[in-house]
Amino acid sequence: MHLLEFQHERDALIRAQVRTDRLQLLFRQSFFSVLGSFLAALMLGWLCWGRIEHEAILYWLGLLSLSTSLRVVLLAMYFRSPPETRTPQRWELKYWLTLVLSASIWGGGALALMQPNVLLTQTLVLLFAVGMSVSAVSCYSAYRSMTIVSIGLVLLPCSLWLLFQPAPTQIGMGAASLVFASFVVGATRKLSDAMEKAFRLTREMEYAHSIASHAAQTDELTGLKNRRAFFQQAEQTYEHCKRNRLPLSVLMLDIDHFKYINDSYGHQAGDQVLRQIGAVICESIRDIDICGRLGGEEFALLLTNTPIEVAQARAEALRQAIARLPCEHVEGITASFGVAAMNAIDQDVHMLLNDADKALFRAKAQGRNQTAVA
Ligand code: GH3
Ligand code: MG
Ligand code: MG
Repeated sequence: MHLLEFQHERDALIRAQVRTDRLQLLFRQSFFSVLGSFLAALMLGWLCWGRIEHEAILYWLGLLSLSTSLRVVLLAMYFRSPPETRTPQRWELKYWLTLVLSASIWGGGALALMQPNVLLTQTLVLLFAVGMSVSAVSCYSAYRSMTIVSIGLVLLPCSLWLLFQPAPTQIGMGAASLVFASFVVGATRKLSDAMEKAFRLTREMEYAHSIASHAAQTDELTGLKNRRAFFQQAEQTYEHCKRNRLPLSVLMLDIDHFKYINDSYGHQAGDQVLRQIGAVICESIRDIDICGRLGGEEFALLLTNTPIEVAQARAEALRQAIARLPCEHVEGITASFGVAAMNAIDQDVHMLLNDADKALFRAKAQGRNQTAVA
């Protein structure tokens, strides 16, 4: 049940990401469709200029300029909005509205240009409408429904009109463009399925990669960083502090007589103690600190921009919090601490940890449940 819920949650997340990816692609491809449809109308108007009333052409181009401007404004708003607000819920409907408006004007205008019964003009108009349909396939490849609606609005009015004309040539042209449209609509299904699959696979791979890399860096028992991840980040922080002359301190802690806890209460009780101490450490750290389980019952905290006196105070606070920790069955849990600060002789973070380890050894030798400073 738990696994099922997890899978449902993951699938829902991936579905939402794929929908956002499709929206992004739609907007990225839109520059060509917006400009292309207006340029095609301009060219068609120019070609028909001598054959049709100028007023009709100008009226059509005027309306198209308005709808094109609307779409340009929408694109500009989208690309200037913060990326986290570019969600399908916010943008899909707006896009649909501007698309339907401009495709209707285009298709309606094309129908109007058919009116004087001149075959050459009709052929020209149909040719342009077919061209628009082909470009819709690539421009709206992420949204099959948009491709179909824009083909329907641009191509259908003039094709259907031709179908009801008396001349066989006109009927033939209308029928041919309808057959063509049905082929194109069929092809868009394969294209959009392939697109969807590519987006989904990419997102699934990203998801699997993030889980794998999180698992490779995390200590399973406590949820803290594991040794490798701790040293990876600690090295960077060490270099950063050294370069910028910032104080850097480290705390190392080791649970006292942990072997005795394991032997007396069992390994599982020992694991539970480790989890609880991991949680106490987690609560005590700031965002800029790095902490990890170095192995067994040994933990380390690297405190950025922290002088040794502050580090010592934090070690003491943590030591007392651990000593107060109520653990089931197990009583009197304590830990010993070694504290060290970066100095001029240290070459790297390992030497710093080494200093803290020596101090920790002293804390153990002096009777445990205490903090020693290097
Ligand atoms: P000291 O006070 O000197 O540190 O004594 P100690 O007993 O804590 O130290 P020692 O190094 O002798 O024992 C550490 C024990 O921690 C031995 C090992 O079995 C146990 N241990 C290491 N990893 C785990 C773990 O993941 N779970 C549990 N339950 N025990 C572990
Ligand atoms: Mg120990
Ligand atoms: Mg130990």
